[in-house]
Amino acid sequence: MAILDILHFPDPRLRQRAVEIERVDDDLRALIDDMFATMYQAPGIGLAATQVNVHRRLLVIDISQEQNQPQVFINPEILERQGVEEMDEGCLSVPGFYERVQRAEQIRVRALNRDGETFELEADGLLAVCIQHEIDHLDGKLFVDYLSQLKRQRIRKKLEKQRRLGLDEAAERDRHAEPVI
Ligand code: QAP
Ligand code: CO
Repeated sequence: MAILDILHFPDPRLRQRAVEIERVDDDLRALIDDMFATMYQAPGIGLAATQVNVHRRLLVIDISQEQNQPQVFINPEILERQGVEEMDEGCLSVPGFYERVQRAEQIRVRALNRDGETFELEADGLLAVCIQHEIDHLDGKLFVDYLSQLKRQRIRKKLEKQRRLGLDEAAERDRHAEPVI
């Protein structure tokens, strides 16, 4: 299993629309395992394939405290939405920022599981929010898109600055690294 690199806002690759998955095979299951490993290590409760630069309609979720309730959604579709709910959201692609977002309170979802079988699920609370957040990723959408332009720009500028500092630190480490003989 491998830990995958996560794309960070404002990377334009996060804006790509993911395509339907035609076959659920062992290669896809290997990707699913890598996505869980990546999400658990972060740690996070949801990860869409888009965030690891794979533009296919797949997401993984585990909202349990113990990281022992993995849920896989392939080609997820929201069939019904009911009510309105507001929750603080974060995102592994927008590290360090949490903001209130309004979404449907209860949803009915259809998807394929890791064996390629269709299932339907009714979700509310955190699970419903998480599924909607992750499906947004597959459509190139981020939770910051629901915020004011001012808030979004502030977040973008701070993340761009952190990225620049991170790259500078890496360059600095390289300068001090032991020479290769
Ligand atoms: C989406 O997000 C979500 O900023 C999943 O520094 C989040 O797993 C849906 C994370 C909240 C509903 C409510 C974020 C980890 C993880 C960070 C995540 C961070 C480290 C976010
Ligand atoms: Co996210």
